[in-house]
Amino acid sequence: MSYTLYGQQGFGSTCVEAALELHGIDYDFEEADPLDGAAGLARVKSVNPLGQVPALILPNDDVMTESAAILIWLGDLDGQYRWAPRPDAPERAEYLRWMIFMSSSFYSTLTITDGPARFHPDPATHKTLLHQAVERRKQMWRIIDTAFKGATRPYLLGETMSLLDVYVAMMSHWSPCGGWFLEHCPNLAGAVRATEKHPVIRDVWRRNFDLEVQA
Ligand SMILES: N[C@@H](CCC(=O)N[C@@H](CS)C(=O)NCC(=O)O)C(=O)O
Repeated sequence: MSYTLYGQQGFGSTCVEAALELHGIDYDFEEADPLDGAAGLARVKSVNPLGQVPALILPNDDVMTESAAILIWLGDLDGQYRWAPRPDAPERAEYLRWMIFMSSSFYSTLTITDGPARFHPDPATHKTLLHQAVERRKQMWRIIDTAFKGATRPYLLGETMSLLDVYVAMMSHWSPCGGWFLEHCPNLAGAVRATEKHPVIRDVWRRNFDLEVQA
């Protein structure tokens, strides 16, 4: 009995891969690219009718989708809360707030980027749609960066790395990407750097982003 993660290099499965590795959970990885033609999409739809990754098959064969839900679920799973604030911790509200913010307000704009025709059938509109999706992501980064202004802790929630750090660090590699992120999100950048130095994250990032982070 094991977990099976459906995903693709550099996609949203990256954070789930990291969470599984951090918890020392065995899993199989099924490469499935929803953007790789009809066959790729059909493969993803066999587990997620929405046609998106990540999708995680649990040992009891239940399917979990939605990256934030999967991370929160995994963070709570072993009752040790090594990578998530405990339910009664003061940081728990902040953890849940920003996990869901990144999922619902930031990640959701990738649905436009990955398929603008879903939002307007006329290809002439797509350039504008794609541009606006990036602008919206920039706006979301500014909001979360401002919220963490003045925080002096190494990680977003304090002394301990959490799956929120992993989630934010993964998304910092997506459009508008690293250069823009480092310049405009000074209050998040330190936590991202600290997170990416963790040996488990370094391995996962090397596989997913071809990124060699110095220890
Ligand atoms: N709300 C979903 C979004 C997942 C998502 O958009 N995944 C992208 C890959 S990073 C995808 O599958 N895109 C294909 C598509 O939207 O058709 C989640 O948080 O897991």
